[in-house]
Amino acid sequence: MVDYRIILHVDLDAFFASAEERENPELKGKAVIVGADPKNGQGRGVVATCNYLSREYGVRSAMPISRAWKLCPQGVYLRPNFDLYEKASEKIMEILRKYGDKFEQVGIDEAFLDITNKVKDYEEAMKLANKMKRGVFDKEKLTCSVGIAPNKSVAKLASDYKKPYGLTVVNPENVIKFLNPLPVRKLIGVGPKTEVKLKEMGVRTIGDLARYNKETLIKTFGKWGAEMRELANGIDNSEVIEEHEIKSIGREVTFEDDVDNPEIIFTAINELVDEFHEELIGSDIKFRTINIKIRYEDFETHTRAKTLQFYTNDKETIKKTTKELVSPFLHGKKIRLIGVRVSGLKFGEKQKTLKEI
Ligand code: TTP
Ligand code: MG
Repeated sequence: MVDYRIILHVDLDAFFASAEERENPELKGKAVIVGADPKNGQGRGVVATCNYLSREYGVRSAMPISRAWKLCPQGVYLRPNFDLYEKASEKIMEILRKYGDKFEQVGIDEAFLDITNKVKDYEEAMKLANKMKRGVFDKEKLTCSVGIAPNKSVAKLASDYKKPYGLTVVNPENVIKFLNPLPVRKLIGVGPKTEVKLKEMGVRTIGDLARYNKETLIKTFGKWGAEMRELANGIDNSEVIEEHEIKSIGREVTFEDDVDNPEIIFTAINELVDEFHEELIGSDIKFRTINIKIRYEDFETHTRAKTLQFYTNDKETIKKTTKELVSPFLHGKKIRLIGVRVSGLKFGEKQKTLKEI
């Protein structure tokens, strides 16, 4: 038994773009950009991701698609095919989970594994990680980068350190040396707003933050200030937790008396949506699919769903889409039960890490 933990963070390389390249060999050697329709440079919306070749032209995730077009007009622009990504992700997660004692998926293309009891030391951990990377590539023809460290926060930074197909090992003795020069923005939970504030305080690197006066940080950022400083000092005791994945969130209601009045039905729907929408916002969850269920007085039951192009957490979108889906069923026959739920969920930063202030 070792007296430190050995945590692995795995993150797939240019995930959506790599999945597209795998499906279509003609894309090999081309700059591939997945996102909104560029419409010859006039398109609205953003880049979801792009392959490493297009990154050489300066294209990045979340950049306006019109800007990507300017930087890389010769690129191949594709609309996202979420079915493909979700299926690939599921298969890869199944492969990965076998390598750890504890496994925690934190996004469509990343996961933590606790392998403390699987290997003797960091040397063996590195061998296991290499085997895992090859295993994923042999079976799914996609590459991932891996970070190994004594805790989750450092492991995540390590997997990002060398990409694509990288492996970065930060053993306990090297944690501080590894963290010191990294820009503070890289730290889990430090979003653009925190970054700006920290810059104003003269904090640019994780090392600057590690040494910064704790009381001042608490005064400026509250409890998160102290937590952030701990992370900067390489301290993170959070466990790798196997979570039971939530597949959908929603509500349904059975009317006391069966109804055929559309107004009553839509009011009921809006109330259901208001209720679970709070949950979505509170837990920083976005969705892509809206599902409805209708049960008539004779128990005949119908379900319908609509999948959107992008993830959202917009309440009006749920209400509007629900109305669209339900309307064809309102033709005089009395309704006993109505249900609305969202699926195709995406868990945000807040959900998977600490809170951004
Ligand atoms: P990331 O792991 O952040 O990015 P990536 O896998 O494309 O590239 P990298 O090699 O740097 O890890 O995100 C995983 C997927 O999530 C990405 O392929 C597309 C999607 N995504 C978006 O749709 N919008 C975004 O802003 C980001 C960052 C990712
Ligand atoms: Mg990735």
